Amino acid sequence: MRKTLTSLALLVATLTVPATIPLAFAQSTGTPQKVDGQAVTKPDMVDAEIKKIDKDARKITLKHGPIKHFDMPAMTMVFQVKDGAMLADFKVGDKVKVAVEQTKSGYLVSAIEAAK
Ligand SMILES: [Cu+2]
Repeated sequence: MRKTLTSLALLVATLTVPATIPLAFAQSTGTPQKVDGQAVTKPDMVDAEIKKIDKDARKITLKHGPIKHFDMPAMTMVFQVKDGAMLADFKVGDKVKVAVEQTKSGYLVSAIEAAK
């Protein structure tokens, strides 16, 4: 019994150490992202091409590549956009990378950047 407790304590000590590493990494890369304790890692960026932009309705039509975390194949579909201002620097035909989140009301683009 004593031995079990000791290894448990060791395990806890081991598990608590790596938790500080992603925070340090996020700071050193300097990428603007919220570190709210929930989503420390950046979501996978998905390749896409802009087909249509509707800033007022905060919607964007994207021809996107496969989205692994939603098990979604490549297709053209409409996404909601978190903030219409995100689309200010983009136009139809642009190749982009987007972060997609699933919300109660559908799929949401939470980040967008020009593809390099
Ligand atoms: Cu899709």
